[in-house]
Amino acid sequence: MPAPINRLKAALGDGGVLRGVFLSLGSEAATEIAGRAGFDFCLVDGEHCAYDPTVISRQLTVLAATGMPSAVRVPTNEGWIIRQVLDLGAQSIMVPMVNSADEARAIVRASLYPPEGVRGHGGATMRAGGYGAFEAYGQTANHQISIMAQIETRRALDAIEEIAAVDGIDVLFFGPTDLSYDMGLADDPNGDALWEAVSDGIRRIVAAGKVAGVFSSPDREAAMIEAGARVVAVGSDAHSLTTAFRRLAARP
Ligand code: 3PY
Ligand code: MG
Repeated sequence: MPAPINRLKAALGDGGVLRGVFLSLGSEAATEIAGRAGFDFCLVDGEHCAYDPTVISRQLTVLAATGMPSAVRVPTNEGWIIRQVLDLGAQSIMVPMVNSADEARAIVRASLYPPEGVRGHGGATMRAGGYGAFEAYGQTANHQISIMAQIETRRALDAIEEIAAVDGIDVLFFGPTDLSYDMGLADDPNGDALWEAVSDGIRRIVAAGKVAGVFSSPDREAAMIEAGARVVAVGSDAHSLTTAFRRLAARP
């Protein structure tokens, strides 16, 4: 049996817009709720929450059970972390703070089996390979890996075309919060200066032939799609709960 089809990667090839949500709580219950909510993908965030491989593995299992395409954001661009997350069964990964083509190439190398990369094979020990049930996992896994590189600094903005040219990078995904800090615009996260930079970057990614993505509030989503974004994260489990609890707690 080959590696499972990466449905998020397949959907990227369909040309439509994919709307998703970040899962920050490390909660299987919240993951299950999000998995049934009607998104196109759910991303388990290992950057700004506890990076706990056991919990991530359970969240991936829950998402698979709900039929929801999944991705995992790794905490940092480190080969051993990327390989661990892939062995847990993530087939789509997001990597924060990718600032150059060299950094992008390092992600691809870490993610693929030789000869394209340096990923080591865990045999029947990995959830990724169905604990041995997917006998042809090693021969087929590379085709099912999808990589989203985050654009979050001025350096990355300057390097968009060279990052987009790296084979194996499927999506260049904007992190507007970090970009706002790097641009000295953290005090004005809703201002035109930031969002015009993001829109311009999205257009350059599309012109370079890659898929553009962005974390966007729902009220800005239409403008981002208009600019050319095709992967749009519109919120998180944590923020949704905060908003809902506040609304509930407000006295009528
Ligand atoms: C950011 O906004 O910095 C993010 O990483 C969200 O994707
Ligand atoms: Mg970020």
